[in-house]
Amino acid sequence: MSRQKQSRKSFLKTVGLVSFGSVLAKDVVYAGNINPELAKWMQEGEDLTSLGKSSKLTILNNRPWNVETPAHLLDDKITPADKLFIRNNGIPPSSVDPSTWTLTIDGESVEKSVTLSIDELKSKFEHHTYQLTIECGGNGRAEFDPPAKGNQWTTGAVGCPSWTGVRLKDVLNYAGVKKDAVYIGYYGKDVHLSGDANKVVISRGVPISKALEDESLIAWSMNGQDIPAINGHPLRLVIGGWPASTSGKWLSRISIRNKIHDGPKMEGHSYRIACDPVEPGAHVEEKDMCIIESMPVKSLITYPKSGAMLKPGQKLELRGHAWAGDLKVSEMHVSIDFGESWIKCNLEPPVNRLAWQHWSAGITLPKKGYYEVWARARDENGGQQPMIVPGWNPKGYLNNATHRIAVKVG
Ligand SMILES: Nc1nc2c(c(=O)[nH]1)N[C@H]1C(S)=C(S)[C@@H](COP(=O)(O)O)O[C@H]1N2
Ligand SMILES: [Mo]
Repeated sequence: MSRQKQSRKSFLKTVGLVSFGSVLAKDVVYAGNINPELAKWMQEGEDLTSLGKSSKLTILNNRPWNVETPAHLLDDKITPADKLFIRNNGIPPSSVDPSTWTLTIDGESVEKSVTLSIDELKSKFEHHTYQLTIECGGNGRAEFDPPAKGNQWTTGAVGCPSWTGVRLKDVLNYAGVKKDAVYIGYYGKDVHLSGDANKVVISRGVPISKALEDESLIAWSMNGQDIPAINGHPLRLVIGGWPASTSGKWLSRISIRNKIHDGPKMEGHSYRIACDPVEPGAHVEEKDMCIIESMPVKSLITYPKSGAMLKPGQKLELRGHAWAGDLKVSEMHVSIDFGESWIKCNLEPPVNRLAWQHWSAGITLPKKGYYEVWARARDENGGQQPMIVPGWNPKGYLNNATHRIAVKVG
């Protein structure tokens, strides 16, 4: 108990939380409808372990929590709860009671608004389990030059757990989807960083066609357990293959909209790229920004860890995952000579649509010395990962450049 307190304290010190906390506390005095839990949140020290995460994950930010997973810790075929990244825009709800939690379906294009308890969701609709890849639209942002503001994700804002819940389409159809439906927008129960209960943290969505796909889930379970509190317990949307910002956490309401949803972080520069390519550093008008939909083809080397040492003659066993938004990955190659030549890898089919795929290769490095291993995936439409950072854009989204690791023989 006291050791736990001690480690929390020193953690607070290292990340300079104490002073940041006091700044926030001042803001709270002016905020209107303050969530009574906000003050508590500011005073309490949380660490990765108390959030149920591995202490080996990388903290980018802690108020709110933004945490990524080093590539070699994503080696599992099904991402375990303690290795799934965290991307929070606000403060998670502090007291969640699944027995009183409700989900409302409303909006201009709903036949009849309905509110369902989690028990009703579980009893009225068929349950489905899918492994679905979620990747933050800003994964890879750290490599853009000039730098883009926001969390400096490297490669680890991605994961592919197994999710159980009901199909979003079954619930939408139960309420009734009018012919003029265009989009859905989600609302969650997290609290705005200002503490103002009237402010919405983030409310995004997807076109109705994506919402009605079989794999779009309203999930209560991840890997057979409750979804971790920090990842959206007791209910979240899971929209595989699209920016994970569409997978609303702490889900309490879904609006069926007769226009493109216009909640916070749908508009402006958020989760959008320039419709036409722009030069690095360009200013782009809001009207020239387009919403990101399916994510681009990408892959990770999850074994070995970068920096591995091999004995001369020892085979280099490589493995990882590849994914391609709404598409399938059709081929996987690695290079040990900076892209001069490529070696074809074994590639498994996905366990279901929108799940990442596993690849492996066993290669022999020609002689002793230093090597880089580059990994490149190709999707079923022939789209391929670029070897350098592609398409600079104002907010630093969609960097799907090849992942590289270093290996030494000798
Ligand atoms: N209610 C709510 N849902 C949210 C967010 C949030 O801040 N609040 N962040 C979104 C973003 S930007 C991402 S990348 C994913 C991250 O999911 P995870 O934290 O479970 O990895 O959740 C999305 N859903
Ligand atoms: Mo995100």
